[in-house]
Amino acid sequence: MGYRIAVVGATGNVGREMLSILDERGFPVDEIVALASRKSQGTEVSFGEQTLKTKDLEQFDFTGWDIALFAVGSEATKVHAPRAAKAGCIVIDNSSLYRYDADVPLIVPEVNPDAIHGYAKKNIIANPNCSTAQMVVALKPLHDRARIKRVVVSTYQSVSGSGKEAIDELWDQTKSIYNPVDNYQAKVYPKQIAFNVIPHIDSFMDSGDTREEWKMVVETKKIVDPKIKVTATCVRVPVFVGHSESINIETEDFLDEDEARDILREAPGVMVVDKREDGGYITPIESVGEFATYVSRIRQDVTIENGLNFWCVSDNLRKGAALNAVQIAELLGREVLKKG
Ligand code: 11C
Repeated sequence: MGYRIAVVGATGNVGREMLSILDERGFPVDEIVALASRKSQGTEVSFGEQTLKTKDLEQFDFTGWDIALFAVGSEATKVHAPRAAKAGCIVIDNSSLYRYDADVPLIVPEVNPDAIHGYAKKNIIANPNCSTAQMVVALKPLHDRARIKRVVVSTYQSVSGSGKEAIDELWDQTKSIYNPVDNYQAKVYPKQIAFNVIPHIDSFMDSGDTREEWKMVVETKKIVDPKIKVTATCVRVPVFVGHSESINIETEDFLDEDEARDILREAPGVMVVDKREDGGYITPIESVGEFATYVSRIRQDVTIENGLNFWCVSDNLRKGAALNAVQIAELLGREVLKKG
């Protein structure tokens, strides 16, 4: 016996990845429905060998459905996630709407799987921001060994994090630079993204941080340890898929770079590629379509007593969104629903 699964936002980048990962990982599905806004109703999406026609989210009754994977914006989530949860369907939500709610667990299965049991207060589980998800998978095993006091992270985030329009913007803008007659008008980013980098993701806050930077701080605290201090600078780069992060950690106990490498090699969800030679590291394009979070360039930070630097890369549509959501569904199946 398997599950009745709804994928909400099935025509978007993340929704399509959710369908593909459910199939790739052989999630025990008895029935699956693809939901989207009315304007996308009837759009065809793939689930393995099957083609699903999307149905109208507004009209959909979630009664009798086990799990809904939500990948729509906060406005639609605000209306439909509580409706699904009330109908007895457990919501796994990829938006930021519920992440900071004390009654909603925020889960990365490799890091805080026990938090799953907190789902019942609202029947909702939150999926973290993509830049947080990949970072905490690497931080957790190092924290368990040496207690991380402080993290300094700079991100290099791909345009797919801003959705399909941003992918088109990078493509069209790049072409228009070679062929100026195209007269391309940017719609998504406030500055040119082709052949450029933009130190601005999400909106500005009074502190001068952006909301993307703030998310990395508060989500790491909620998922790993409230005592960890995090400071982040988030940057958009002209890469289609795959977020990269340069991470510096300061630990309470000394952690040698070789031991850190060994710990990360054993850590769930992490793949270490760290040869000190040309090309002996992972770049975002190599992470596309993969499940792993890659760690490279592990080395001592000799400017402080207990410090390490490393490079972390992952497919932001997968570990950063769809894969993590499906892993939460798997965890829910194993620990709570026990049907599969
Ligand atoms: C980006 N991290 O790359 C964002 C996308 O809170 O789920 C995901 C935003 C979020 O732009």
